[in-house]
Amino acid sequence: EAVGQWVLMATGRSPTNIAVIKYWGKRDEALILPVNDSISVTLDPDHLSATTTVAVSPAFSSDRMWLNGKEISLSGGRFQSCLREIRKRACDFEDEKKGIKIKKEDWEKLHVHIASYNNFPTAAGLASSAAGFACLVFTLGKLMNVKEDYGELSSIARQGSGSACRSIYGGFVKWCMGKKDDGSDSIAVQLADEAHWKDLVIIIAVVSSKQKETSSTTGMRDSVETSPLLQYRAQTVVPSRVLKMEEAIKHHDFESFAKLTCADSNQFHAVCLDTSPPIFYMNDTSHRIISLVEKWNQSEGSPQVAYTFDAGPNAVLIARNRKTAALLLQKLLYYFPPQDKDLSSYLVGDKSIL
Ligand code: 2P0
Repeated sequence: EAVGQWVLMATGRSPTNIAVIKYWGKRDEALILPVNDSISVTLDPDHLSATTTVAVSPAFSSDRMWLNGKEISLSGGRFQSCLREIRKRACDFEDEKKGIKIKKEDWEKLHVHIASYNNFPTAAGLASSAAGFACLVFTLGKLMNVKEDYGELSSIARQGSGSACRSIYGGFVKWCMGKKDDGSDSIAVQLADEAHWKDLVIIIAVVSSKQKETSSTTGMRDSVETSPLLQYRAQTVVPSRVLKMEEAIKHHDFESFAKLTCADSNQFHAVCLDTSPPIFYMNDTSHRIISLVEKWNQSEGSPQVAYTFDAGPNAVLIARNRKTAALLLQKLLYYFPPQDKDLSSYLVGDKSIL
């Protein structure tokens, strides 16, 4: 770095989110426009979050990025879309004390260095592009004095990874699929903030720390091309389910929330099975966890715990309150005693990690 040259930095942190009404399938691959709305819960940032520092300096000669300390390529279309869209919206910036003045048009010429860390082991199979792209877009926006609202930022994060648009907000979030071809109305909106439903406790049971075999991007492309169930789900099932889920969240109606969450996870995995060739994300342990929860809920007469599984075998379990969460942990540890690195459980929404 040349003497007398400055560096301007910004740091941000974004948690990942867990979908309770799943996004699976794009109608536009380049813009990342989904075939249906989705709804998620953003986790609290103490667990499963990305922390990203972005910097600009006249001393930087190219855009570069490091993920968990290792340099990665920024040449991918998704990174380029996010950088381009943020730069386009950059505004004049001045720091008189430091003698830094950047005109709107100067941002195009300044290169960025990006360093991002995940506060969870990437090997745990929980690595999520959602936290990473949400954090990158939000932090770059701060650095470049972007004035757009969160909705606009969410539509930029969406172009990094679909699910990332939902991590721009805390609490309960809906990604509206939108109608327009340019994607400008495919944005996330907050349904309720993080203080809305404090009783819920989310436990993530790590069933396998192996990398998934089929990435979400290729998996959902295959499903769109081959699964008749996906079309039915997107057009007929999800629209009414989204309305019911919004009501359940609004009224803290755990029974309805749990039934919808489990049904939607199961239908998403049914779509995966309906894909040619079929995609298997869950394994025997995942299925045993579903049985445990279903039997427990039945014996109680009303749901105590909801389960949901993403593009992998790990279980995300949502307990109605702390007392239920403690019972759930007991049951999990009894039926699935941790062996080596398998099934170590994260207790999210509390300070402890088991
Ligand atoms: C979701 N998943 O709604 C669904 C449920 C996985 C299962 O969003 O291609 O990494 O980057 O848009 O966002 C994972 O897909 O895929 C995902 P891209 P993404 O959370």
